[in-house]
Amino acid sequence: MNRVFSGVQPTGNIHLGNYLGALKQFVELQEDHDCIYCIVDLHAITVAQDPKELRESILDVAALYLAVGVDPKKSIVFVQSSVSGHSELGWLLTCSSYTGELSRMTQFKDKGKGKESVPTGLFMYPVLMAADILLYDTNVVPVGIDQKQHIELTRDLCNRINNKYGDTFVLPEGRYLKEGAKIMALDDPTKKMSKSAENPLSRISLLDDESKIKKAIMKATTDSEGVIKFDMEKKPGISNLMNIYVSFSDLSIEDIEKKYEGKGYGDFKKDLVTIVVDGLAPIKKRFEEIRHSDELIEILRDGANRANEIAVPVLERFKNNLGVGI
Ligand code: AQP
Repeated sequence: MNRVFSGVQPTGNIHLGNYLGALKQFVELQEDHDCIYCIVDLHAITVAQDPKELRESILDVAALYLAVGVDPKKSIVFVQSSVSGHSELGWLLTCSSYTGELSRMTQFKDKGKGKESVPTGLFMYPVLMAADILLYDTNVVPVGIDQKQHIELTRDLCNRINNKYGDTFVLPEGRYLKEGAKIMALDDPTKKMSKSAENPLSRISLLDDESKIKKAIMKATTDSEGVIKFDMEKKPGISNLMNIYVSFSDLSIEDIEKKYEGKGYGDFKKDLVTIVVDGLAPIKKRFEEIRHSDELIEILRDGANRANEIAVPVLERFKNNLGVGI
């Protein structure tokens, strides 16, 4: 079975972009892959965090993994900082990476823009992400398209190390969905939906209530043409909403275009509200059941032990090839 690894940061509320770009794939893949899903708390501290809020967010994301359908009997679910191999491999990979390639990472450039001083952790983040992936001999990494550049860096590091030190790591590949790969902000469809955007109506979080979902969708930016037709270039607003619609229903883009022929954006948006509210209802219910349970902590502890068992020999293999240790 192919090994799958991915993670989500415990920062802010998980939104539709995270769900449709990444989490939905997590659930699909666990049926016929050997999956490892992580809450990447070490990535969260690359920017300032309130310690109490961070701890709560870690458990929120863990509970959301289970609520969307990640099954701990099929997949390993754990918190990144519980497996020390991530930090250790992060350093070992740092020594094979170059400041030039890290400076070219667009996420680092975006997040550091206009700041006088940028945390070193933010600069090193892609190397830690490479460590997360390579630590488990991962074949497939389900992520949103915004992570493509980081996946390419991971592949470069993997090839560089294998060429220099002999076969050490498995070469991973990114996996991106067609419709969910990049969900755009509802208030500005030229930007990706993001946890850190100032306007809360720019995103829908998985735990939002009906009135917030309604407000965000009904206010979503479209165009003045009033025709429901998919064209990401010329009609990014309505096309983004159509992508969300497809992800929550059995209809294709073509089906939606036919269904709403001659109808306006108002009708379409009203239906989308219902589809999204109904789609998120079972997730919210399961989240409430599991979030404060002992079961959640047990799943994470067990997951960390299982992940560690896979990580230790991979790390040893690299250390041995590098010539460090005795
Ligand atoms: N808008 C998006 N569309 C599709 N996929 C997305 N992902 C993020 N935004 C979108 C994917 O979600 C997974 C987890 O992301 P993350 O928690 O590591 O953080 P992120 O990518 O930094 O998420 P945000 O919302 O964009 O946070 P901020 O605002 O802090 O930068 C990844 O697979 C990602 O591709």
